[in-house]
Amino acid sequence: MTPDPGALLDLAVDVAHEAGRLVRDRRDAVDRITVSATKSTPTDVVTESDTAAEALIRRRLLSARPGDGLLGEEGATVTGGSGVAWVVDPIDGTVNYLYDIPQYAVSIAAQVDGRTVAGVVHNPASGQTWAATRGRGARLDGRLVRESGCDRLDRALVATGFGYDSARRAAQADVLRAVLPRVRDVRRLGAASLDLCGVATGWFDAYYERGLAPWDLAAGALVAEEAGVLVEGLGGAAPGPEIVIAAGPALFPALHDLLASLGASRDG
Ligand code: LIP
Repeated sequence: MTPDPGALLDLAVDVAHEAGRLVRDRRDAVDRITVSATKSTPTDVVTESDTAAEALIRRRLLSARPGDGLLGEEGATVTGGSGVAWVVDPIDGTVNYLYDIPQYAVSIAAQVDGRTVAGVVHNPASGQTWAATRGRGARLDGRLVRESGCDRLDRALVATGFGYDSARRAAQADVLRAVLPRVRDVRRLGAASLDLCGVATGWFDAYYERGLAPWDLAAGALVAEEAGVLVEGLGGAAPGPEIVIAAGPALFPALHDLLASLGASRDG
């Protein structure tokens, strides 16, 4: 039986809020969060909160829906048989969390046969929650949101982000150097899921980034799409680790063509 996206979203929101309470309480309890491990580079950090939150999310989701699959940033991988798979980033924006910068999110997406049908992005620091099911719009704290409608690159406020690898960062800086004089301004806030929700909400006119993982992207991309944002790679490709470009339809072509001309989907 095809699961109801609304029921999947209700579960995801409930679990994201519970994980958000865990993450926030741990952050508030200490002056300094300790790094428990690093991944791709010494600056790609994991905290015990990341691990604890992913364990809570896995436990809650799979006890509610035992046959589902799950893919988590911190290593939770479950092959399910129900056709529903969860894509989880327990703390997106971990460096912000480490530094107590209130720009991090619990991101949970439900996919049916590989397509995201429900997603929640919850910022435990601000309490804000973006939620969407496919075809039913995107909401911030229950209020419908819509992309800005910006149609001029030189008036666009553009969010972006950078990887952890220094060679990739150098290439991304070269792209940024060319983009910066062509747009209104740039913002780098450190959490892809919140950047995508920011475009959905009209806080940014566009976002691009190379190197995102599925868990950074899944829920935020659905929120953005349901707010009228195009979320794609280059040349009509699906968004993914090569590059994610997110903008309303009036702005997307100009940003896409600029990034394509700069080779933004390659490392130099
Ligand atoms: C983060 C992304 C962000 C990127 C950061 C980092 P993490 O994910 O959400 O867009 O610019 O470098 O990768 O590592 O905090 O889950």
